[in-house]
Amino acid sequence: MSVPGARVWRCGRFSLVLDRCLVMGILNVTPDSFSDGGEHADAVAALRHGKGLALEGADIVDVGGESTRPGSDPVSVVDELARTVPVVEALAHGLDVPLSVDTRRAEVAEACVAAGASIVNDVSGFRDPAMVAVAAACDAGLVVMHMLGEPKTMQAEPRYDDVVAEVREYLGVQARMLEEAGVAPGRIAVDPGLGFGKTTAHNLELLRRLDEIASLGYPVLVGASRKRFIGEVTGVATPSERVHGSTAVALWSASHGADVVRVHDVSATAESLAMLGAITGVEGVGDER
Ligand code: HH2
Repeated sequence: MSVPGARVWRCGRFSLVLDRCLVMGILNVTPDSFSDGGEHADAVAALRHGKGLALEGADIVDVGGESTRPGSDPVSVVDELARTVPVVEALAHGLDVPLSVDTRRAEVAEACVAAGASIVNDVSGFRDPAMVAVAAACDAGLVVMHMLGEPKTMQAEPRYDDVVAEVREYLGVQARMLEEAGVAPGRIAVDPGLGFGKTTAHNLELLRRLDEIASLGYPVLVGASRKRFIGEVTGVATPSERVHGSTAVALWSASHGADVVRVHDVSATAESLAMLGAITGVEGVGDER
């Protein structure tokens, strides 16, 4: 359904209409991701899972070949390419939802866009000039995320005077830098980077004041799924069991300015968002009870 005048996020051949909160399903093709490491590491399993995410209601499938969990070591470019490109290529042929590649590496972004990815999701917020060059040379959608430092060290006592103001300022600067490099503003989305150099209190503050991030004017993506702060609040120690807390954050985010939520549990999120849409009058529903 599209609404006249609705905002649109331009992502390669896709124009994603932001008249409701979209669901980005996570497909980690890594041996070591914090909640699903190793589950989809071979190409056949990854392909099956990617198709399953789309069937469950994912509007976007995000393929990642490097875990960026706190304390993780970077993988080699060769390994990241080998993990991601065949999966993106196969999914691009088999699926009609936009594919995103979750990478900090210019070589990987470029190869995955050539293989059919329509979005480059960079957790380091396009700090690397080589990533900016790739972004400027293609027409993919871009996710600019805030991360304090590097995954290896980012959770070592992160400090801010005002986490929301500082994250907002950083995202605005990086988005403008991309525009100056030639990227059309309609391709850019921003993400506060929950858990990336943030304590539980920082994450909660960013969610509480998400409207301030949204006031930048770019589409907002929120990735909270199964993260440690949800475990801390709910007392659920096992990441894959944090679905209720994750869904609650997705609903809050969608009600406070998020245009996309990045999640592992797609059907739970999509169903919850459909209810939210029905209540707030965004989604059309029949009168069957
Ligand atoms: N979080 C993770 C990875 N990529 N991208 C965006 N835009 N926003 C996020 O919050 C985000 C992200 C970390 O989660 P996950 O992929 O599940 O874990 P891992 O990094 O261990 O693979």
